Amino acid sequence: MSKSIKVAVTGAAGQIGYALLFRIAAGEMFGKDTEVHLHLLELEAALPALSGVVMELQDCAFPLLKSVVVTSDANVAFKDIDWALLVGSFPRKAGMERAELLKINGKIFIAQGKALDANAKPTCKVLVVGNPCNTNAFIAKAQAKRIPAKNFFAMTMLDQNRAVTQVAIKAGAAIEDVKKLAIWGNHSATMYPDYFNAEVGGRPLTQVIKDEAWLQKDFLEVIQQRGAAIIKARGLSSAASAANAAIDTVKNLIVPTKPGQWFSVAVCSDGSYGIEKGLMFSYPIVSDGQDWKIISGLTHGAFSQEKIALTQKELLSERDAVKELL
Ligand code: NAX
Repeated sequence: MSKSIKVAVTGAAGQIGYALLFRIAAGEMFGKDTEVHLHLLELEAALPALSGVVMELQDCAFPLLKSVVVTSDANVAFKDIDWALLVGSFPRKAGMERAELLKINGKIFIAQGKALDANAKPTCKVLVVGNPCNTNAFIAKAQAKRIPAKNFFAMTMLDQNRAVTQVAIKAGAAIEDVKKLAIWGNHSATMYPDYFNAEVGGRPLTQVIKDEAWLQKDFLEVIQQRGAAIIKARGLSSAASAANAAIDTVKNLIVPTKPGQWFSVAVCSDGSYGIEKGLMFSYPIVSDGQDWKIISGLTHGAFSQEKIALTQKELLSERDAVKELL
């Protein structure tokens, strides 16, 4: 066993944490050849609950899990880490304005960005899951100057997985036959799954699914409203599927992308496709296992251009709402 990784998970006593930690400890995120050291960060009040989760981790006797740090101090949690999975954030309460939520979370991600800057390895990679994840990542990235902007990510893989499954059901195709279906923009109701550049069974998606009304309306609505539908049905927000998407995202970044494939994750925009530089924007991405790049040269018709402009507009307004904090 030559490889070993230190990974911090924030909000570790939460729902997603509960679905995520056991899979990381089982080697599903970093591979069966990599020993795992977990650094778990929680609010002081949630530490007793977290101690129960740690007992359960111990009771699984995972051979790869070598140590667990439990703390409410971000400086301890982020000490010498290779990866940070920032899951914990302040939930939106009834009647709360989005701008208010952005500011409350802004303060959390400023503090965590500073703690990353002071403590994490300079090569550390950071995946933000806690919402509003694009803007939370934007804020943390601005604080952590020692860590390259390229190492910050926000999760849109759950949206991609939701989109892929809906297309597979509609087309009567296998999940693995649906390819290149990337999410553009913000992880919010404005995110845009670009089905025009996607494929089903090696053919353009729009040649396989000819029902344009379904693609333009029902498909987009199902994905955009999927989180709300799950809350309505379960009384709780998506957790297992979100944890699964976090595992997919890290694997997508650390394992070379298969030829003819790409995946979705929000990265620091370099201005590609006319998106403002520095915004955390979800694009189609490929990885060589170390480094990633945005797929270039895709074309967008009027419908896609309108949707991409809309999601960028939302991200710019989120950025403006937190500007004074930075
Ligand atoms: P829970 O409320 O179950 O858990 C959140 C945990 O974070 C709590 O235990 C809380 O004590 C902790 N926490 C809050 N502030 C913290 C801080 N400053 N430091 C450390 N821990 C802190 O929420 P859960 O269902 O696990 O969801 C977590 C986040 O993921 C939410 O923001 C949620 O909106 C977001 N999601 C993001 C998704 C995505 O695709 N990007 C999808 C799923 C999910 O909605």
